[in-house]
Amino acid sequence: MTERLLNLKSEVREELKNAKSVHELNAVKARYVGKKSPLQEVLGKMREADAETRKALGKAINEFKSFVEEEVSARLQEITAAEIQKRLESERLDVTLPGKRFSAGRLHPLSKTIEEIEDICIGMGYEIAEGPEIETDHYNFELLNLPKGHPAREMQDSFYLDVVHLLRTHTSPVQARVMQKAGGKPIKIICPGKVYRRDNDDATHSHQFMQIEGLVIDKDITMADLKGTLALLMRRMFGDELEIRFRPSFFPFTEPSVEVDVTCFKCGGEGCPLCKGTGWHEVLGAGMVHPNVLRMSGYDPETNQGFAFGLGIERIAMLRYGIDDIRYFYQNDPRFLKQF
Ligand code: 2U9
Repeated sequence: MTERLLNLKSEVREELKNAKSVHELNAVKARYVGKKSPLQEVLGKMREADAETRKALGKAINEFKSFVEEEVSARLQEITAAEIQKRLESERLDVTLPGKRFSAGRLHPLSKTIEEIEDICIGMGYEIAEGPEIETDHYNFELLNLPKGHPAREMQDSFYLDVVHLLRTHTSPVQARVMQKAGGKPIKIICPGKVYRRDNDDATHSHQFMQIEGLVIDKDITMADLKGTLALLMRRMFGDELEIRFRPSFFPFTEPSVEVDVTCFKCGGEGCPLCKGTGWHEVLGAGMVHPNVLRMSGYDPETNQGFAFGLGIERIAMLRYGIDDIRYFYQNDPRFLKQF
């Protein structure tokens, strides 16, 4: 009988070796130690045997049962380890592989330039004011000392929507609106935004472009305040070393009016291809607010003065980034945009 059990052991080993899952393991176990197992045959024999043989058989059966338990649990460990290994293989990650490149969005160079100017001006105590792009003749021209028939109205050929409404040709009507609301109180604002003029598009002109205009109104405001403000703004933008120069000019809304140059930030004023040998770049226009403009929007020019300035964002961005064609800004070509 012990021989029979020995044979069974090698059968169990063989079957466990072939078992591939926990389910198959349990089946093998049931087959050899369960109710219908060959052990029942041995147990049958026990009844007929003498006491001594029974004892020996009992011991052999118990030993066989523990053998099966141990073999099953050993095989279970093997199967689990093999399954873990298989999963590790199939789910293997090579953490040294290069990652997938994704292209992040970024600010448009014009937005960057506007934000930079805004930050500098906010640092000087300015507030930002905005207004409509569709304006009336009254706010766009009349209140800015450009009455009907004024030659400057022809100079700024504009997009009219009807006899009264047009696309604003500058952001100045925003300032006029702020002045009217302020009721004679001091003002310190900048107005960024899109403006429209009937120009033929080329490398340096666009029928739609962006401006920032500044306006300060208070008592005892002088050209020295204007010059100090613009020098600071330009130095923050282009470098601390640059000089600023005023050339006399004319705008209907300012008197006196000036055009403002800064020394070339590339050559420091020596003269180079960027400044076409002049050592200077023309960057903005400015002046003291015309008494008529103050008066029309509720300020007494005897007791209030103001300065104003205006700059084209595209021009500033072209200078700063070395861009030679304004049309790049509007084409939205990713090869251009991703450089900023
Ligand atoms: C009010 C009073 C005065 C705004 C000003 C300029 C000079 C100027 C140009 C620069 C380049 C326009 O973008 S550009 O073509 N602007 O030279 N702008 S003074 O003066 C004002 C504005 C509003 C009530």
